Amino acid sequence: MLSREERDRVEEFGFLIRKAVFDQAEIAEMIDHYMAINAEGSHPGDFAGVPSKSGSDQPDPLQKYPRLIQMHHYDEKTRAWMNDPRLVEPVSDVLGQRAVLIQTMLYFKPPGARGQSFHQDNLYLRTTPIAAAWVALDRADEENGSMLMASGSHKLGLLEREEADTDWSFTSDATKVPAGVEWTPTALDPGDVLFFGGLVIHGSYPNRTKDRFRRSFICHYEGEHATKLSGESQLH
Ligand SMILES: O=C(O)CCC(=O)C(=O)O
Repeated sequence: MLSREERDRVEEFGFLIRKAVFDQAEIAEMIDHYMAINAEGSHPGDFAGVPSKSGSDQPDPLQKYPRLIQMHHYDEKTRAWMNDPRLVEPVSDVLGQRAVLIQTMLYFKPPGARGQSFHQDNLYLRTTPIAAAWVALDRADEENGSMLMASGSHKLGLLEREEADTDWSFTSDATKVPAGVEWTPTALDPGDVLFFGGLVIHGSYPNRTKDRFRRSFICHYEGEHATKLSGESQLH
């Protein structure tokens, strides 16, 4: 359950950080588990990103560490983690109704990897309400491309789409960000969780470090009484 103060924060800013939700042993297990899945080879939906617009002669680190998606379709441990009450209960409070999982993802974001353009999750997932639980597996800060949140942007409604700058984003779609938006950088430690609603504009810059991954386990949920938006849902 969210406290009164946490609910107020979600209402005002559209997101919330909870510290040390998972302990270090749990996080070490998640890291080992997903690194082993990566080492096994490819899985349905693995995504290494679109080509960059100016074309780079450097190998893209995401080729070796593509984003995993819908791991719960083939992985029992993911099913346990996505149903963990420490994620599902706060997300249900953010949604205002019981959370039903629609998407799991694992970002490895190795050193040198591109980030992800600024977007609202409802650009892709065409159902409302939705919310995410973003679990930090490594320290995530400005240097390795932590999440940037546009505070209060959930109040702007669903915004227009535009092309992303694929020189720094591994995805090609973006939300057209209105002038005057206020960006809040996040800095998370392993085990912290960032909760946010589907209309909050967010994204992350590239990992500029030489030696630090920025891994995150992410679950997206819809409300049990969610309604469809126009357009086809895409995993993203
Ligand atoms: O982790 C990132 O850099 C982006 C994640 C994201 O866009 C999301 O969880 O919806």
